[in-house]
Amino acid sequence: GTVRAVAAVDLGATSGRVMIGRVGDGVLELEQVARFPNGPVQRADGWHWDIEALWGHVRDGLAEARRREPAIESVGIDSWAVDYGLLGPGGLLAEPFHYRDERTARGVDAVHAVVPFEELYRRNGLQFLPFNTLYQYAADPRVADAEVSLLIPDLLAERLTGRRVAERTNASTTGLLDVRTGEWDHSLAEALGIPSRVLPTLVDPGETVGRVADEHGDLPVIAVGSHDTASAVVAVPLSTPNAAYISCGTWGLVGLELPAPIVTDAARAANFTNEGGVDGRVRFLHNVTGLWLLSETVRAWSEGDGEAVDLPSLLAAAAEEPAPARLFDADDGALASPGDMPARIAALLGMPSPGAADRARFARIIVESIADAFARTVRTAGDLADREIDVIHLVGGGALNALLCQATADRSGLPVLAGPVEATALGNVLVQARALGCFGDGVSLEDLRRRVAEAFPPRRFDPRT
Ligand code: LFR
Repeated sequence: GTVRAVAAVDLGATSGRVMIGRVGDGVLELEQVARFPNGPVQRADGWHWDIEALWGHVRDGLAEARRREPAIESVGIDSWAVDYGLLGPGGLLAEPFHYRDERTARGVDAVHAVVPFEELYRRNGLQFLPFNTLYQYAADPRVADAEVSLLIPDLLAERLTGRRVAERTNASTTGLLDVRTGEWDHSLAEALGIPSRVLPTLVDPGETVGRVADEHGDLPVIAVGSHDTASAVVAVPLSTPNAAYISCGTWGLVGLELPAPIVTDAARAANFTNEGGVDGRVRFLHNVTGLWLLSETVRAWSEGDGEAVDLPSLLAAAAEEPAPARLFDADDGALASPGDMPARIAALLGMPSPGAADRARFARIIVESIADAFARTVRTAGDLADREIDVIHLVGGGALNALLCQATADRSGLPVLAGPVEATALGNVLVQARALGCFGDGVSLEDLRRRVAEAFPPRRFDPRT
């Protein structure tokens, strides 16, 4: 059969990439065209994203993809959630803030003074994260001046196509979608002083956003699960309702796919979210601070040393260390913002910041603490949804971290099936390919996941007693 091609732009909080995806009978492949670092940049007024640099990488990456593969039929874009750009008549009103900027704390108080968290949870189904978009809006006076607010993938799609839309899975992370209907909760927005005009028309994954025209010709931008986690979950080769997933990159998103939201008091108390998935599925999960703890630690050490600390060799050395006696709570709010991570973790452990000779042991403590939080959160997810979890799929960059996968198996007592590493880009590609009709009609997520399992057989980690 013929092989067809699409381009996937996938922006994570620590790195971005542009991929060519190829699909056909028995074919599901990714070719990386560009990969570039990403991260918080400090400006006079706080932490931001360098959106112009990202846009440059996206534009150049797409041009290179189309040079390499002229058969590309469409483009899909996903990124981390919650962050936005405000547009006025002349373009962006300001550089988008990074969700880890602490100004959002002000927004939290302002929002909860108008709508208490219990009521918010009933309406939007979201776990409390201080950076959920509605809190950011409440701390951002420029919202009042904006024509429209676009989340990051929608902002980039607007630059490509001129169309201003809100893809629904990512819009669900704003806190302004009604968890039952999946539509904007305009009365909530109004109560919070957010003008309705800034909330654009919603589109679903699979819909065409618009067309991009350049010297290589004209092609559609197709909405995918533009929240990276929504795309990742598409490509988790789940085979039973009792499977849990962990999408592990900067964050570890730990939970289940459900047909309907759970907004009980118990789910609220456990801080579980009901985010929108592709095909109307619910991503019932909790954010565990994931590889951020490691990447920020490595960043601090590298800056201190004046030369890059190599993560793979650090992890190899960590694997040789004995299992630590003491762990810290990977979910602790004190670890959320950028800067001097080793010292902050050491403070939680009640020990001095590690010297150069103690780095492997310290990295081991971080990995085991993340695994412990993963295992705990899988148990909570099963309890809340009344499911007997029997396997954990771990996808994303964390699937390369054998130490983490094994520790998660050991601490949960469940087998961990690791991979695919590039689940997010695959989910992006698969949703585009399905919309283009590459797989015929009536193709379900289960059909897509069978293709993933065939093309990327997971690596199994059994719990050791
Ligand atoms: C993962 C992710 C999470 C979201 C966090 C902030 O990359 O998208 O799902 O909670 O980043 O946007």
